[in-house]
Amino acid sequence: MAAPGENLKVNADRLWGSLMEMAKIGPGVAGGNNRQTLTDADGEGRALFKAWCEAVDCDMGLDQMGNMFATYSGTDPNALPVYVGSHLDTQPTGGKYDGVLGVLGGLEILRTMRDLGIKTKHPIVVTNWTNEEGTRYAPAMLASGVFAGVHTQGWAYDREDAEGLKFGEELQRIGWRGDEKVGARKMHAFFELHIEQGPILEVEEKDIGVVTHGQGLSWTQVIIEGKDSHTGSTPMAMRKNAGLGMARVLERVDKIAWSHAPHAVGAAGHIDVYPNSRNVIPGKVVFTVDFRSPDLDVIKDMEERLRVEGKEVADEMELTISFEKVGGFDPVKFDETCVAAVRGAAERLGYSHRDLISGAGHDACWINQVAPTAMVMCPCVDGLSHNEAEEISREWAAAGADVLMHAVLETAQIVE
Ligand code: HGY
Ligand code: MN
Ligand code: MN
Repeated sequence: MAAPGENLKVNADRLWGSLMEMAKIGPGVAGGNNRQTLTDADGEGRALFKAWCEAVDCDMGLDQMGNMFATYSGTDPNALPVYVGSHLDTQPTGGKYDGVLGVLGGLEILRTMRDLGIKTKHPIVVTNWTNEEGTRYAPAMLASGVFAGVHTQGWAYDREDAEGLKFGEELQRIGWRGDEKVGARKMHAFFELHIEQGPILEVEEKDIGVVTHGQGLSWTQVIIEGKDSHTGSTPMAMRKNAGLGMARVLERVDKIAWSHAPHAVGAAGHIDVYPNSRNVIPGKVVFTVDFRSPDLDVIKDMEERLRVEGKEVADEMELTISFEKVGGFDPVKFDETCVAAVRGAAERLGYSHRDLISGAGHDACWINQVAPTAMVMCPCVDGLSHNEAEEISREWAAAGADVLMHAVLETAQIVE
């Protein structure tokens, strides 16, 4: 089937307007968003997305993990749909585009198809995956992971947030727990548009990232225990300082990642100190070490060295230390046919592009296990993300959505 006409473009202003409209829901304190999963704000964002989908005559589906599916009919109802989407939940200090661009970019495809009377053989389904971020409920990409059969639904429902609220109960509370069996849907293909969340495309002045691979991720929760005691009257030699133990372990984490330069990365973003009082030596710290690399052997080496060297630090300081793997996935290679559709679309549209390994995890990384999958990326300012100052240009958003649309329409087969 001939590829869509080169002149076929999305309505950039409408896409941008929708991004700004969605950004009003769950605002942050510095211009970004705090629309964390299964909060009332998440529910509001879902309702707005549903209304927009219904306005273009989509049939709405909702599964038992709260994944949303907006189906735009094709000429052959028996043809497996082409899915396109991402996530509407954000980090607590998140930006306006992480995930949201992929969901609203998918919606913009449907709006453009309706405007121009474009029909495809395969139905097209725009998707919002629940809890991609994994902040309130670890791990990240939880609902797409259940959809792909990586996690059980029962395990996911029992995940607790910092207040002890369970995932399944919160999903019910906000009224977005559907009846559909998770993972029952079969896909012809899945495409995800996402901001790069790194600096490469902007530095190289490329409009489009053709994502061939996603690096692997490992989350290890570490608990170090010592003894709470007075910061003033406890002699230095008598202290069992869990906070100092964590600092020394995190120094090792940094060195371990650097030892696998240039691709490996490592840090701890989640840190809880107990009792977290100004004049008490911390008797307990809980933190999560995030290691990533495109090479699985490197990830396994970093995980092993964390445990060995962390134990060394704890033994030297007479502290106790424990480790629990709380999230992760192996490096991902996306489907070559879908990747070629993305690359061909960028070329036909005249957008500069380069192949890219995704530094961040995405729902596409799990869906790639159950359907042919590929990603489109656009630049973001200074490569900044997971920060309220996250920014993209209207042009970058439109270019990404144009390429996404052409890849999706080519795969869904336009009916003349
Ligand atoms: O952690 C990640 O890579 C994703 O942004 N949730
Ligand atoms: Mn994301
Ligand atoms: Mn994110």
